[in-house]
Amino acid sequence: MEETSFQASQSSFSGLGKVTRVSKLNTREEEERLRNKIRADHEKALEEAKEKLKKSRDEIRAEIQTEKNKVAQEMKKKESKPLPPVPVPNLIGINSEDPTDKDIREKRDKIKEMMKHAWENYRQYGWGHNELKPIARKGHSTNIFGNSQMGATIVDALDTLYIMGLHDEFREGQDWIDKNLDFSVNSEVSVFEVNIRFIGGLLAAYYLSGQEVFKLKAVQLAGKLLPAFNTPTGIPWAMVNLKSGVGRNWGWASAGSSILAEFGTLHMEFVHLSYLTGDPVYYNKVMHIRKLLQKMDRPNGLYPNYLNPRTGRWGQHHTSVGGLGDSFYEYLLKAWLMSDKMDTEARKMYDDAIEAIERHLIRKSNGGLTYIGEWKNGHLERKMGHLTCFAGGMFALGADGSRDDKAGHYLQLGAEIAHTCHESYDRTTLKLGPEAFKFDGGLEAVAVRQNEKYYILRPEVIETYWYMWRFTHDPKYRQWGWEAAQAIDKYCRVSGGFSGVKDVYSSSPAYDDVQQSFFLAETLKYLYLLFSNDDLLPLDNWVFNTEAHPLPVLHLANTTLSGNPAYR
Ligand code: DMJ
Repeated sequence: MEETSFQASQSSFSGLGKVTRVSKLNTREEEERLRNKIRADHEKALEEAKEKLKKSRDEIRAEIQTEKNKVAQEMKKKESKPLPPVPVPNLIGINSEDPTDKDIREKRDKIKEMMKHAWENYRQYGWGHNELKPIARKGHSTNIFGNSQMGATIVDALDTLYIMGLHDEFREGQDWIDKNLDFSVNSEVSVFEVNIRFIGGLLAAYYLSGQEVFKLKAVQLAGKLLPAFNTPTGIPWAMVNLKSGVGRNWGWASAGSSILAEFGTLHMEFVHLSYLTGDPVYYNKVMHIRKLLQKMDRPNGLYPNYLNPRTGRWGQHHTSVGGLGDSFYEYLLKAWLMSDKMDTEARKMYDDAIEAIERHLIRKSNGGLTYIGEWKNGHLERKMGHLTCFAGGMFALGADGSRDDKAGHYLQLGAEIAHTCHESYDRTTLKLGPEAFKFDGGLEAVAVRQNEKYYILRPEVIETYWYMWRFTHDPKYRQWGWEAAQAIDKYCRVSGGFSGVKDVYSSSPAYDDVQQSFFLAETLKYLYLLFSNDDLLPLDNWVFNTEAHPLPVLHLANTTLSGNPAYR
């Protein structure tokens, strides 16, 4: 097979190349040459400064302003330059017939109506803000978006609107993005969240609609995230200031560490960015992370959640398939799927990781429920998070192609996790799942601590129902999904949108007054797909990022990046 540029850039990968080159300059002549250059530059700068001092303050101010305008104009020109054309991947299943079964059609219509309710209230009360406070009826934001107002809900919701056929709403969103979405803001944002919600959302909207504006905005934004990778190891900071490019980590993270589920959840979007721009910079960044992880020792074969970007050492030995770890495993599997199963290195890393997880973290309760616990310094905590429930879908998705042909085993494991997570919903008053639930001291699949009893419109359980439905067509998954949809409509719907609830065991729970952007991106999308035909976004052609944004499989063996003029 002909070697593609994609493969070529893989083999020539070396994140430390520059350092090696610099060290070769250490000859005497080179040093002398550099010294002379520094001296000359210095003298020139002094001359210029003297000249400047002869001018009045106003003249200097005017000059600075002219210079600033020039730079701003150049940046604008560069940003809106059209990107090189690339072969469009095979986009199958963007549209699909309505389900023939009347009952299923009506259920799907109900989900669409819920989406309209969420969107219209956001548009009326929170437009342009990141999220909505549906009770206070005003905009909302959290620290993951810094102090920015980047319309997170608009970007996150676009592809859901598109597949639901809500084209007027989609165009409103597109118009806002075109005119208002600006990333030159002095705001410190989460690299991971911006990647999965904004870059993922924009890329999916681009592939579905073909509108160039989404691709351009995704690339502009990606450029703003790149400074986060300027660390001694190339493991990115958790946060970056979009204007200054200064990065840092969360204060709460163990020993100044970056988080596995954050730096390990960039691969899908970054490979697409390289594909679309012809610029390998994004691809090289994520491959560097992968190579570094491959070289590291893993306690018991498990990946700890914390890694220090300065030293390249693990922080605390905590391993989780829920928060802090989750989507790292998901992206290993999806990197393989997204590459049309060519990226076997990713598949191997996934298989190794999952085997260790099964050995150390997955157990059966006395009542026969399979659960995934958390590994904390050599001890298994018998607690599972709502976030961990996505793993049922992941196991099912990874069944085909599993090592030693254990497809049946992994599909069964997916079904068991789906069942456990359904129990966590069914054992509550509201029939909505708590944030975390225990398997300890006679208690099974129920939350114990008050601060773990909330439900914030999360998607993971419904996500797993949808994957299980696609792979088994067992009607119970549609039934469970419908139960969850009804419970959300009954207990989370308010006249100003949808809100999370603080206690799923209380019959009159308090609202948290937040309509999360992932409710529109994920929860409602997975529900809609659960009541759609399988030929809408078929899993052989699309891979969903961790925020449920569908990205097409890149059949690199056929289309090849070398088809892209920028790669030749
Ligand atoms: C989403 O933003 C993503 O699914 C992420 O991977 C973790 N969970 C939230 C929603 O619960």
